[in-house]
Amino acid sequence: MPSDSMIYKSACRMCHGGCGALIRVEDGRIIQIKGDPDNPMNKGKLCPLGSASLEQIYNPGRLKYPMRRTGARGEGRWQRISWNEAYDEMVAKINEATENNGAESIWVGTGTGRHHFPYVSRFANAIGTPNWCEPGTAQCFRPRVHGSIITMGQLPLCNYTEDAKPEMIMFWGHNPLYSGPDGELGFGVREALVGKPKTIVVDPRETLLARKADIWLQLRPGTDDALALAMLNVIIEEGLEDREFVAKWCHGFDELANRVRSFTPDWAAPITWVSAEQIREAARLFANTKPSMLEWGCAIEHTPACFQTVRALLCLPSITGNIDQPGSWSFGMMPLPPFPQLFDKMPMKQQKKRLGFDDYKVLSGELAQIPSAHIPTVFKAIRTGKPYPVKTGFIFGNNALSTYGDVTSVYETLTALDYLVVADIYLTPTAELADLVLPAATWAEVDAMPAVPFYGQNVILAQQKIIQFAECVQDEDIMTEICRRLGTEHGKESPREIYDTMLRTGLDFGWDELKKMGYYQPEFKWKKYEKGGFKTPTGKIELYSTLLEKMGLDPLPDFEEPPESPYSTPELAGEYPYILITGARIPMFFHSEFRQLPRLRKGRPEPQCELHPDTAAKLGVKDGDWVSIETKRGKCRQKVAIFAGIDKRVVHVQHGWWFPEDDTGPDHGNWQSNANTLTSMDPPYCSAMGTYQLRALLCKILKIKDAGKPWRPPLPEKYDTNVADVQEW
Ligand SMILES: Nc1nc2c(c(=O)[nH]1)N[C@H]1C(S)=C(S)[C@@H](COP(=O)(O)OP(=O)(O)OC[C@H]3O[C@@H](n4cnc5c(=O)[nH]c(N)nc54)[C@H](O)[C@@H]3O)O[C@H]1N2
Ligand SMILES: Nc1nc2c(c(=O)[nH]1)N[C@H]1C(S)=C(S)[C@@H](COP(=O)(O)OP(=O)(O)OC[C@H]3O[C@@H](n4cnc5c(=O)[nH]c(N)nc54)[C@H](O)[C@@H]3O)O[C@H]1N2
Ligand code: SF4
Ligand SMILES: [Mo]
Repeated sequence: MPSDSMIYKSACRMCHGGCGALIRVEDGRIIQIKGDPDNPMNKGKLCPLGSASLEQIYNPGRLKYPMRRTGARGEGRWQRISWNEAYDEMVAKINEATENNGAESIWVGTGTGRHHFPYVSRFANAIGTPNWCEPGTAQCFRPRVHGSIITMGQLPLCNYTEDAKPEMIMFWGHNPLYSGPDGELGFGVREALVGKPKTIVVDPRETLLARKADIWLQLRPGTDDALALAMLNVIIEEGLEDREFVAKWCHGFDELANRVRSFTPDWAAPITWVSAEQIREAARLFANTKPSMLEWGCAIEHTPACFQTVRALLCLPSITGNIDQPGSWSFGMMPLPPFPQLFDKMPMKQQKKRLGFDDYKVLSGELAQIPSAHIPTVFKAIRTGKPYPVKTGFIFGNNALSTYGDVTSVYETLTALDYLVVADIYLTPTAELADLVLPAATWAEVDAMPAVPFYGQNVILAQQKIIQFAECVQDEDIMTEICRRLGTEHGKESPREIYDTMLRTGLDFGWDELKKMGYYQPEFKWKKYEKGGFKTPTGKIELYSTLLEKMGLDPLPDFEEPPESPYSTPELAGEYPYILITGARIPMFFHSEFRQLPRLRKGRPEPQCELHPDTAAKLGVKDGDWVSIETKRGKCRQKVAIFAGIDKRVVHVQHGWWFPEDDTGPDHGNWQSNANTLTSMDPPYCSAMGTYQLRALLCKILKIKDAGKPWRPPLPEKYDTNVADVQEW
């Protein structure tokens, strides 16, 4: 480890992206972090999160050593133990669980795509459990990945690193100016916008992008499928498709045309709240302006219509020929072999025990690309022991009590476990429920190989371990050490050995060379499908999906009314008249993270919910007043931010709020302003992905006099032992 004065090239991972970063170290301490001007993705820039890295890395509130619970679960009493004791305990618990109930009784969870993400499924496979999951497997990004692979063999991306710029960008449920990565980083979008492409924005809120757009479609939340189908209808009925591309490279155009024939703009207008004329205009502008990119976001993946919406959206660039051409959607170069996640090492008999295997085939089944367990089914098994007991949990970096749907049921789930390990950077409300807490390394203490964008690998970076902080350990090394001590057949190589093998297999250099280079960018090529076609059964883009047909799922995109809405549940809407959306990203936080960092927290000290001025007037509230937002599942309180750019019938609530500074109890204010007290993990789920509902739900808003006393759902008593006087407001 370096202790001299030096600058190291690495990759920022304050979010799940991977921007080139320069780290200046003096006497073993990082004194400055800057964007790497040489990096083609971020070109020297860092977003507000990246710029706050030092406050995270040297935060006094970090976990510093392993700790074992001493009091009742969730009581907040801990004892420091050594790593050796921690490993011995975990190994004993895994052996015990496997002997008593089979390895499938162990649940392994992680959070959104951090460096150790692929390692978590690898670890689960190595210890023999098919039950691993992540909040994003069904709710974010993976539906786009799986839908794309099924439709066109690979995830399409917006590549801004090449000279070719788009003439049109359609932003659909995605606000990359705030949210940055998923695909390419937000910096590239900003650069492309300088060229003044035409823009269409599909968003229920008037974001900055919406305000500047040529067309802003302010749709009713959760009706993206109807809007996309109606746009397909216009393009096909008016013959605006790229006939040559469709004839040569698309499978099932006629079937798609038949399917969307009845989905006219007049049909869609009352469903989506967007006028038929605006739908027509948008469809025409999109089809007639080339090349174009579709920037799609996770807003389409937070309802049970998730997979069909993804499928409908995939058809738009496909039938207009905006695929892998300069300035259009493109495929990544993918120079590396697949990460060894070890799915091939688990016998099919064991894989079939994966909870969700039969019901959610695209998420969990035999044809899933990266099969993961269905979260609500796993959680139900933990609570009820059915269809089989799941009693032991490992969480590597996920704040489940904040970010999963319906956190009251998540609380019941976590407290029903016999044994829970949580590895995190902080003692989060979730970590407080563990039996064993492990101190994880931050991004500057980790050797990792982000290849961005995900599923594109157009730039491969060396993220480097620069310092050691207290006794913190990189998650990958924790998992590897457990496997070594367990003596598993697989999963015992160090992460560095794996990166080296992957690089040498796909390219002609290894990990040490990549560290010296900082990053590697393969030469980019367009129209890769011309050599060998698309990686689908027909070799074409499957508008009509032969794989879905084989799985017994609808091979063509369709419409599904949100399960909770003024139209599907009018009675409920009588009591809960507003449509709730949650979690639109803000630049200063990453989900439930960074409320501890002063330079980010000062930009947004308190949780805010957006109300239209008329709604606020009706409720008799003004900017900065506290309101209680309530659904049939729970309630939370946030401060009013009056916003004319939202429909009067819609309310937006921020997600991820807890209060690390709140030491009145080990829940750290987790129940006060938590958007996921409102959301749902109940059926119906998306039939392909098992997606549950984080948005497009029904709520009511009540004025409250002041912040009042914290509300907590009726939780088992032991959780409240440290907190006096807990009452309803
Ligand atoms: N209501 C609502 N809920 C949502 C969303 C929404 O829009 N609305 N969005 C959903 C989406 S898209 C996603 S992806 C999920 C995200 O859900 P999560 O991944 O749970 O989100 P985070 O709050 O970022 O939690 C990550 C945790 O890991 C810790 N951590 C960070 N880096 C590391 C590391 O390297 N190692 C370890 N061990 N720990 C680390 C952090 O301190 C934090 O506690 O949330 C979902 N939840
Ligand atoms: N700063 C920051 N950056 C992040 C994150 C973070 O927490 N903070 N999280 C990361 C993660 S895990 C993800 S998945 C991405 C997500 O980032 P994005 O994909 O950009 O998603 P959001 O910001 O949740 O929502 C984008 C827009 O969708 C709109 N929207 C809400 N409901 C609907 C709907 O029903 N239909 C349509 N069409 N639009 C709707 C919202 O108003 C919002 O403006 O961001 C990543 N980047
Ligand atoms: S976008 Fe993500 S990786 Fe890039 S600077 Fe911001 S936090 Fe770091
Ligand atoms: Mo996400």
